[in-house]
Amino acid sequence: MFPRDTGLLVGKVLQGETRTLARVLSMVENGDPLSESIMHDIYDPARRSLTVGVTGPPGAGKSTLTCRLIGYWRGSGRKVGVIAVDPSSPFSGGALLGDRVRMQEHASDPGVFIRSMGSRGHLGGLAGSTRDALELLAAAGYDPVIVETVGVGQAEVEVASLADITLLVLVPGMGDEVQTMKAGIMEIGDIIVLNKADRQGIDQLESSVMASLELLPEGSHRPPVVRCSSLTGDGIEELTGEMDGLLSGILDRDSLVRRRTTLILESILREKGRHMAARVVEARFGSIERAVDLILDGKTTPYGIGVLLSEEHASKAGD
Ligand SMILES: Nc1nc2c(ncn2[C@@H]2O[C@H](COP(=O)(O)OP(=O)(O)O)[C@@H](O)[C@H]2O)c(=O)[nH]1
Ligand SMILES: [Mg+2]
Repeated sequence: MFPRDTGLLVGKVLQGETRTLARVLSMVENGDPLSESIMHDIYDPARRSLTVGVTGPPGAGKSTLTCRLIGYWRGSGRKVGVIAVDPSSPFSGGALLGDRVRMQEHASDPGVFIRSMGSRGHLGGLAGSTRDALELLAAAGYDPVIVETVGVGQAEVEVASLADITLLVLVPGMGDEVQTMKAGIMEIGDIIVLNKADRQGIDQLESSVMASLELLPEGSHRPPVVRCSSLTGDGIEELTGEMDGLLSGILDRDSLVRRRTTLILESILREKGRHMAARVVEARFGSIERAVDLILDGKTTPYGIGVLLSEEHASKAGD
């Protein structure tokens, strides 16, 4: 029935074969009908790979910072994956050329895999493509996988929330913008990075960030704030130290795995039409939490549930 051997594709991705990985990423991005079954086979809730979101306004230095982070993790011999998300460019060519050039120093390193993603034909849009790409790179052995997202709008918040930890990158000169930022945007940052600390205005930026963190509701998470210059490298060590501390401390493994699985399942439910999907999941599994339990037990995957929802939808449409 399958015109292409998905088992073979899955096997090669798991072996870290980069040409197959690139091909499967395109299938996912283009909404290929086989991609759901590939994702189902590849999905591993217990994967050890960490995912790191780098988000913030255009020009904040996200790509420059990403290069620094690649260098840091390559220094300890880890294979690093990068997904650059650019919503403005469905064919992900031109707009990312600058990033490509900047990341050139890493481009010839076989331990680094860089991929830019658009939404193209993916049913779940940008968030769906990125979600699946994160899983694919992790499955191929990249650890960590960094996802760089442009801007701080709704779509970016959703993409950033898929990562295990997220760095919100801010820069001098945007003090007023910080003050008008919604609390939700400040909250997506597990760490707030004040980049371009070599520039004037860094003190004002820090003051306005601190002031807006004060406005967060009582008891909400107050992220650490770290100054750095991705250009000179100053403060990068403090940042990576802060990240390592966060990873070893706050995030215990079981809750990390559960959080990740729930987010992926919810993202797929959104893709399939939230209300109908949630009803079907409740009818079949009792609750979303129970469905997550089954996924964590290895009985199904969020993608397997997605296929179920599509079938349900098709049979409804056929009535
Ligand atoms: N002065 C200074 N410039 C920086 C710093 N980080 C990045 N830049 C510059 O800011 C510009 C935009 O950086 P880029 O990484 O492309 O930003 P992105 O759009 O957020 O990915 C480039 O010209 C960088 O060289 C920094 O820490 N200090
Ligand atoms: Mg960039």
